[in-house]
Amino acid sequence: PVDAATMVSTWDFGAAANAAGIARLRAGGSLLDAVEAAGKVAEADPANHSVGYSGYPDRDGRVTLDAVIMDDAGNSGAVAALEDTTHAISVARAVMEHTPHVMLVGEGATRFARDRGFLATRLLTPESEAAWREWLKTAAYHPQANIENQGLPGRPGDARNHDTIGILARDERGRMAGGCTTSGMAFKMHGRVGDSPIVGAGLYVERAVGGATATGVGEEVVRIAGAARVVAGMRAGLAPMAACEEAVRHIANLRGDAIRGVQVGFLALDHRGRVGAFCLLPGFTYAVSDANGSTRVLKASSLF
Ligand code: SD4
Repeated sequence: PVDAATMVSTWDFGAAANAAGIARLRAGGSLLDAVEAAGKVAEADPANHSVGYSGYPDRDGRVTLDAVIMDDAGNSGAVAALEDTTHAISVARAVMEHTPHVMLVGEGATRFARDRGFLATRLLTPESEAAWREWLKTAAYHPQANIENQGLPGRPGDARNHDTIGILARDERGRMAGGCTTSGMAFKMHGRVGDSPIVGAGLYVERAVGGATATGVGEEVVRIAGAARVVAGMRAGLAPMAACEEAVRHIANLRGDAIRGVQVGFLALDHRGRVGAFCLLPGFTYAVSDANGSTRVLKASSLF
C-alpha cells in the first residue's frame, strides 16, 4: 500500500539493498545500475548465507550462484552455477552487455567471469562450511525455505533460512528493470539450477505493465513460470498483490500436498509504482522504497 514505489526487494535485507540502489539512482545511475548495486550489497554480505559470498554450498561443498538482470526493453543476462565469483549479478549484466547470449552456466560462466576481470574469490566461509559439515552428518534435504519462526539465522545445517534477493526498480516515467541473485537452495545437488536466474521464473519485467520476482523453493516457481504469470496477471488488469496471490493459489491448486511446508513468495511492482506481494506460508517480508530512499519493510499475506 505504498504509492509510487521506486524500488522493492525481497526480505528484510532488501532494505539495505534498496538504500544502495536508490543512492545509485540519485547519483544519476540507470535503473540497471541501481538494480546491480542493490544486488551487490546482498552478495557481499557475509551474514547472508543465501546470496553470493558465504552462501551455503551444494551437497558437494561447492558454492554455486544463480543470477539474472533485465530491463523492460528486452535486454537480459543471466548466469547459473557460477563459482568462485562474488558478484553474480554483475557477471549476469556482463553476459547481457558483452555477449550475444542471455545465459551462461557452470564452467563457461565462471571462465567468462575470469575473462571479464572478476576476481576469483573463495565463497565458502568457515561458517558456511561448518553448516555444510553439520548437514553432512544426516545429509537430509528438506527444502523448507523461510517459514515464520523457523527462518531465523543460526540454524546451521538447515536449509530454511534461505533468502534470495529479488529486486525491482522503476523511474518516474514508469520504465523498469529488475534483478535476482542467490546461492540457491542450501545443500542442493551439484548442478541444480533454481528459478532465480531464469527469465520468466525468478524474474520478469515488461514495459508498460510491471515486474515480478520470486523467492522460496525454486522448483515450484519454475514449473509455473512464476514471475511471468504474475506479470501476465497485471497485464490482464490485476493489481500487483492480486496477481501475486493468483500465482500462489495456482501453485497450491496444482501441487496440493506436494507443497505442504514449502515456501514460495512473489513480489511485484507495476509501472505506476504500485507494490504487492503474496506467499504460501507466513514469513515472507519485503522492502519498499520511494525515490527519496524512505523505506518500509512489510510482511506479505500468506495463503496458509
Ligand atoms: C532457489 N528461489 O534457488 C531460490 C531460493 C530462494 O529464498 O529464494 N530462497 O530456489
